Amino acid sequence: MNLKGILDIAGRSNVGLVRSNNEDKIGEDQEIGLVVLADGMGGYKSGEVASEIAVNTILEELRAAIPDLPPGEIDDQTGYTRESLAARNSVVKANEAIFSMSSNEAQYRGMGTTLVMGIFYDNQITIAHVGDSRMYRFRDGKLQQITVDHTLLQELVDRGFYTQEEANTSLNKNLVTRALGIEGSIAVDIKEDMAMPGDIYLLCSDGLTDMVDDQEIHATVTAFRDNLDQLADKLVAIANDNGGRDNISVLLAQPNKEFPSKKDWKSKFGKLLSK
Ligand SMILES: [Mn+2]
Repeated sequence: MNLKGILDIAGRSNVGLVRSNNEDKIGEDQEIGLVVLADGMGGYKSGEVASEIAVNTILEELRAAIPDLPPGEIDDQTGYTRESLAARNSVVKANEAIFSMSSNEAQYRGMGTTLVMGIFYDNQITIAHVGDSRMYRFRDGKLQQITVDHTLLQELVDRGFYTQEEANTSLNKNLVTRALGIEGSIAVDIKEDMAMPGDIYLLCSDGLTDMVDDQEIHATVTAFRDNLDQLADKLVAIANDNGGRDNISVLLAQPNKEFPSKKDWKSKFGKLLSK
């Protein structure tokens, strides 16, 4: 389904104040309802290569797959929507592309990237992520983190070794336990949820969340909720005001009205009614 004019998007990717190059990459396609963000890592320039391959592969794969899908149809075998399966498949392809390049070319050895993406369709969103790039949702005045980081610290918090407060002051919060391009296969977290008109979805790299705590993100989204472009600029500016130690990327998406698929209840249940 074409979400042009329905899904408002604003994205910024900023080098920050300390790094010399930007290894983050963002991508969007309003027509297929896609927002995607990657934060690359690796030696000289290879982090940039990894995040760019990830975003470009996912855009390419989903531009080919999404338009042919019946929006929101559920796959009997897995219980996931076809969009979710396409999302997962596109991340698998991106992982393979990065892994094969890093295996075959010495200068790219060890490169990888985190990833977070959202696909909007049929009043829903599919969220896919790997690593510590995050998605937040702002709804009814509340900000909620809807991805769980794949980091050593988050795993230790989940297992009860640390409280979240202790974790926040720890030095090792950036050690990711999952990233694209490191191994030949990849485990992708997939989540499906309702998307409501007015919701603001914030995708961001750790260059935002390491510099700006959730409370300040919440206050900023609340203050600038009516203008996504201003909000994106403001989030980046605060991260830089607080030190800008890493590249900062933010990608905001907001459905401005409902977007049910064309099929109504009659065609959904047409098979039953026609007997
Ligand atoms: Mn980063």
